[in-house]
Amino acid sequence: MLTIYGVYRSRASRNIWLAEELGIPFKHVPVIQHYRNVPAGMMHTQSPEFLKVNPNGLIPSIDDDGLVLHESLAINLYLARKHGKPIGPANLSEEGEMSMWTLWAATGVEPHAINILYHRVGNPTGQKDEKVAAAAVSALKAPFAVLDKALAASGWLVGGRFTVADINVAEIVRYAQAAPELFEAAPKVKAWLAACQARPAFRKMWEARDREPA
Ligand SMILES: N[C@@H](CCC(=O)N[C@@H](CS)C(=O)NCC(=O)O)C(=O)O
Repeated sequence: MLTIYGVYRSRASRNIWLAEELGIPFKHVPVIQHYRNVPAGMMHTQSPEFLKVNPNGLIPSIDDDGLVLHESLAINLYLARKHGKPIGPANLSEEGEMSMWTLWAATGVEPHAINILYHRVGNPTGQKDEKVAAAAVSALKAPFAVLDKALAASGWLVGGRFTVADINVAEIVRYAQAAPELFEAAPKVKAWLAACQARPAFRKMWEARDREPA
């Protein structure tokens, strides 16, 4: 049995979306970030009980029949590889491409996209710095152009079909959605993200996320 640790309002969303796409049953343990409003009795990222699962004190983690993994994107690559095509790789070449896109997004997109999210949406009033957001938008113009070109052939990143690569990259690109100027300049990225987020598995995850207290 697969257990996913982490509230929906965290990078656990990536793993929950993937599990829904794969149609695999899972147990959800809602561990919350320790710096948020932690409801009485709820496990958080610094709870001794959770630190036994992930000594890094970060969500998400999974326990898949005794195999404990951390790092949301590595978890998705593992689960996709385990369950195979169509969401996972059909062969070693596809596996290489899925890892490539995942690491591309994690290293080249996520740090900037997070700044857009925090400085245009997430941070409390007074702690939003539009200069930081604008610098992030500027840094993402080139990666968005690369992504736009890659999507031109089939509308998906690997194998001409929706895969774990799309989930991993879409979940990172989502953080930049408060910068519509990036998407206007990259229409294929805009259409691809809309298609990813229209999938029933994403909607199911997102609706559950919306029901969680902010
Ligand atoms: N690279 C990690 C990042 C994990 C991470 O930063 N998780 C955040 C929530 S999305 C967290 O647990 N924050 C709690 C804290 O910083 O104490 C991953 O992708 O899983």
